[in-house]
Amino acid sequence: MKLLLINPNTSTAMTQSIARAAQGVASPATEVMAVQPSFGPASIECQYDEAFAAAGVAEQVRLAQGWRPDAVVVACFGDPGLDAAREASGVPVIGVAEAAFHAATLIATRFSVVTTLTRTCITAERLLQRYGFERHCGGVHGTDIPVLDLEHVSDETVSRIEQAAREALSRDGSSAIVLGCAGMASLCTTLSARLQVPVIDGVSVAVKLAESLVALGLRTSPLGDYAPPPPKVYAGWASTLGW
Ligand code: 2AL
Repeated sequence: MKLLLINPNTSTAMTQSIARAAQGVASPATEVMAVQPSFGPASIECQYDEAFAAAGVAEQVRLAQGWRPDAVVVACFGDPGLDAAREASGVPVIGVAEAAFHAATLIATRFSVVTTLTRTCITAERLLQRYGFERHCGGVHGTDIPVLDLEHVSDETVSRIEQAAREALSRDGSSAIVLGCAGMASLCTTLSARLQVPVIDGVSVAVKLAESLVALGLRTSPLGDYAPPPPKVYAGWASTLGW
């Protein structure tokens, strides 16, 4: 199958590290095409960044139409543009936050999220409410690690995430950790070994969920909210992106 993996920020290094994580778990029969928007923020750390990132995801779904992907993964923990991508592609589209929350509830009764800047906690909290996972989550914890520090991870960064995870497990009474940034994907194995509890990287889960849905012949429903967008003219810099 063909999997379109969209990093919604414009950091090429992060696109490459997310692609490595995805390829590490993908079946040999899955061809992964990793892309990033042609415009927008280098990292997504606030709601202003997220507004452009969502448009960037829509752009990449539109541009990849000719490649005919069987599934799409949106690899940023805010799941920017997820619903738009579902409308525009018709194939299964998996967001890494939604995927990670689903996985966590299957293997632990309560999980904690450890993320980047404290100000991004609100994004994860709103997604937990929106997806209905609020009562499974003990807490969302910021580390104040900027997203771009995860392009090339230092030992100190890993230790800070580990420390925040230990505090979260103890304070929240939780038994699994969800990594709150796609840029943390490469740390999953190390943190699992150190913490000795399940550590969930949404990128890996999203890839395996995408493969499962495709194998089952399940696609995004064309009925109702996820129907294709109605054709119309888009103006200005988005003029080639209208339906
Ligand atoms: C993210 C992420 O996954 N990618 C990005 O640029 N920002 N998430 C976050 N919590 O900062």
